[in-house]
Amino acid sequence: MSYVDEVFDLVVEKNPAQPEFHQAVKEVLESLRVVIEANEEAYRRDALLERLVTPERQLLFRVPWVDDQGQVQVNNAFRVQFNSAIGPYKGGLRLHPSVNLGIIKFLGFEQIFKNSLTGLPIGGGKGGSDFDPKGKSDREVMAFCQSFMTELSKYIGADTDVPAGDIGTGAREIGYMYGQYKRIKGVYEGVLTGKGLSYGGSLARTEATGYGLLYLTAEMLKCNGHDISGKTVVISGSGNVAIYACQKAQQLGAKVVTVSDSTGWVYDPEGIDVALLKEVKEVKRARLTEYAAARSSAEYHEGRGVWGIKCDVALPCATQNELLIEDAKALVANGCLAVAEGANMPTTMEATEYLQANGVLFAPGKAANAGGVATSALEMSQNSERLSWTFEEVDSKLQNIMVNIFHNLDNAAKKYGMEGNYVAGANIAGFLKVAEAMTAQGIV
Ligand code: NDP
Ligand code: 2IT
Repeated sequence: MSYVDEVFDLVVEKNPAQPEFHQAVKEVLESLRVVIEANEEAYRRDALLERLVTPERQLLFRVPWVDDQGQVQVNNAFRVQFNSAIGPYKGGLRLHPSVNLGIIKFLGFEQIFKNSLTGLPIGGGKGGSDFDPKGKSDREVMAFCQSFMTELSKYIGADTDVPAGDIGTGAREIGYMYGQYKRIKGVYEGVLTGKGLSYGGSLARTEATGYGLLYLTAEMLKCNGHDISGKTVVISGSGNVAIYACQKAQQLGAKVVTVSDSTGWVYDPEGIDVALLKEVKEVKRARLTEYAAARSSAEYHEGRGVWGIKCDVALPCATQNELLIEDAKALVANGCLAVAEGANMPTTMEATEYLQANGVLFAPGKAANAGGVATSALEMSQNSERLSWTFEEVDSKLQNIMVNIFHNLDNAAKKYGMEGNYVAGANIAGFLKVAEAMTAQGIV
């Protein structure tokens, strides 16, 4: 059996009931096959792949907190410190009722390669909890965040592990967590990114994932003879990534006609009103029905459906496995040119393969959404030098990073005989740097 197949079987055997983790590992290992086969003897001897798929450390803990009725609630929480070969562990914290160890491991594994692709010195990690911030009062969210950080603070630090936001963790949650860290440790350091501007945050971090997604998408289109300007775009999600993807797409001259949340979606043929969307989602924390109620051109539909709308570019920006094979078929039938993943692993493997086989340009999340973590690394740099850069400075660095990422994957795909396969290109380019660093550092 090939080394790749052996290691995949081992992952399934040793990590039962973690389908998202298996899926993420399978996608990476499949596209590394040619690279692994060329170096099989050395990689096998060093158990390089076994080390790569096994987290360096996994923390599981309980988070007790008191709700507004005086009732004690208990949540499960996780921090997976996956790989520190190229820098301190870096990756977000997801707060969503669906969170379990397998989901955090899939996200942490993806993060290793994504962070490598940014070209910046950050290792891979991820964390979170099955706590649901939705419908909770600010006091309840603070109580959870403080209890969560009381335990997590033992294991993180500006030079060891630097968490950030993800689904359900935005500016409010990061603020409460930062305050508790500082109170417990007595140090004012860049232990979290995505911080508020008044206490060490970076300009453009809020916008970075969505903006970066568009910078990479525009470059991918350009290199394939298309222009983002004038294109019709469908977006799923209506959170941090979706909102700023929408804003940058419009700034680049495209028209975004959909957004969604976990209960429904909006079709707005005149183009999404970003100011209204921000008011509904960032200020009121309300449902998309409020967006539709305030805008006469918008239709609201229950359930899912954005991929059925005719578009040139599709940007899944909500969650994993939200773009399925039937959605891929609908996109192809409607003449979609490009899909770029704002979310982590939003497209199933079957759907990805169908899109690629039908000539749709496909940018995988670990490249396309890397602008968020890249700008987090820029926030770390600013914290280290105790300076703040201007919006323009951060944004232009972000733009360069995204354009470079695209060319790195394009070149890696060409070098290994898979021209245009940006999934393979991203996995190979991300892997090679980590593998080299792991090899150089010996058996640790
Ligand atoms: P937010 O919490 O800000 O928004 C998430 C959005 O996705 C909401 O509209 C939410 O709807 C929807 N959503 C979440 N879970 C589900 C679900 N199970 N089914 C349907 N819809 C769902 O998160 P972000 O925008 O930060 O994250 C979105 C994606 O982007 C995630 O995959 C995340 O890992 C990824 N990402 C985020 C980065 C960042 O910097 N924030 C960086 C790189 C990737 P509802 O409100 O109804 O739950
Ligand atoms: O998935 C991701 O890259 C993030 N949620 C951002 C991580 C970070 O450290 O900024």
